[in-house]
Amino acid sequence: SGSEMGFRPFDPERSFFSYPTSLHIEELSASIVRSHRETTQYRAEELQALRWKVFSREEIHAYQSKSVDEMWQHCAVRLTDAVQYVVEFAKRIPGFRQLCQNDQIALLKSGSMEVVLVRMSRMFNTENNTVFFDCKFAGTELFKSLACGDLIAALFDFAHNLCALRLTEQQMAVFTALVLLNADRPCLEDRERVQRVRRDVELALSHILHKDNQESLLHKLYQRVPVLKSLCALHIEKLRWFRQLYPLTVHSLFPPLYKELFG
Ligand code: CLR
Repeated sequence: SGSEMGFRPFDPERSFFSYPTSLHIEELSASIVRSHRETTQYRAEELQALRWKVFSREEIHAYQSKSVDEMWQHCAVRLTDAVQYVVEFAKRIPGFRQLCQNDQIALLKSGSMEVVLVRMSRMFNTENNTVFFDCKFAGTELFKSLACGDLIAALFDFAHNLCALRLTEQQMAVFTALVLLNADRPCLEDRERVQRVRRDVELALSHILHKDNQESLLHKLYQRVPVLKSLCALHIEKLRWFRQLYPLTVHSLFPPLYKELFG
C-alpha cells in the first residue's frame, strides 16, 4: 500500500513489477529535484543577487584580445566543469546507475551537453542578453575571439527562448532528467531498460506540470529537444574546425573529459 511504501528506500525498479503509484512518482520527482539542487553550481537566489555584475568594457576587451586557441581552451575548461556537474546529476537520478556502464556513458556522451544548454537558461539574464561566465554576466561580444559567432548567437537565442517559459527549478530538474534518459541515443545496449526508467520520469514531469496547472508546457518543452540536438551538432562541427587549425591545443591542453565526450 502507499503508506507502507513511504518507509522503504526508493526503488527505481519497482515499476517493473507493479503499476507506479502517485506516491512513487512524487518520491521520484522529489529525488530528481534534490539531485538537481545538489549539482547546480549556483542557486537561483544567488544568481538573482548577482544579476547586476556585468563585465566592464576593459574586461570585455581583454577577452576579445585573447588568441583563438587561448579563448577556446578557456571556454572548453568552463564547459567541462559544467559537464562534470551534469555527470554527477545523472548518477543521482534514480535508476541511472542501474543501467549498464556502457549505456550510462552513451547517454552522457550525447546528453550532457544538452543538459548544460538547458541549465544555461538559469544563468541567463534576458533583460540584457547576458550569461553568467567567469563570475560575471557576459554578452555574445565577449566570445568574439572564438570565431564562431553563429554558434554563440544560436546558444544565446536558445537560452533566451527557454527563459521565456519561466520554468521552476522543479520543472527544469525533471525536464533535464528526461533529456538524459533518451532511449533513441545511438549505441545503447538495453534500450528497453532506458525506456522503462524514462517512462516514470515522464510521469513525474506530467505530474509536476499538472500540479502547477501548466500542462501546456509539456508540448513546448518537447519542441526544444530537436533544437538542442542541432545546437550540439553545431558545437561538434565547430570543434572539428578548431581541431584542424589547432590540433596540438586540443591534444595537450583541452580537458580529457571534453575530448572524450565531444572529440
Ligand atoms: C551553463 C550552465 C552551467 C554553468 C555554465 C558553465 C559554462 C558556460 C555555460 C554555463 C554556458 C555556455 C558558456 C559556458 C562557458 C563557455 C560557453 C558560456 C553558464 C560559451 C557559450 C562558449 C562556448 C564555446 C565552445 C565553442 C567551446 O550550469
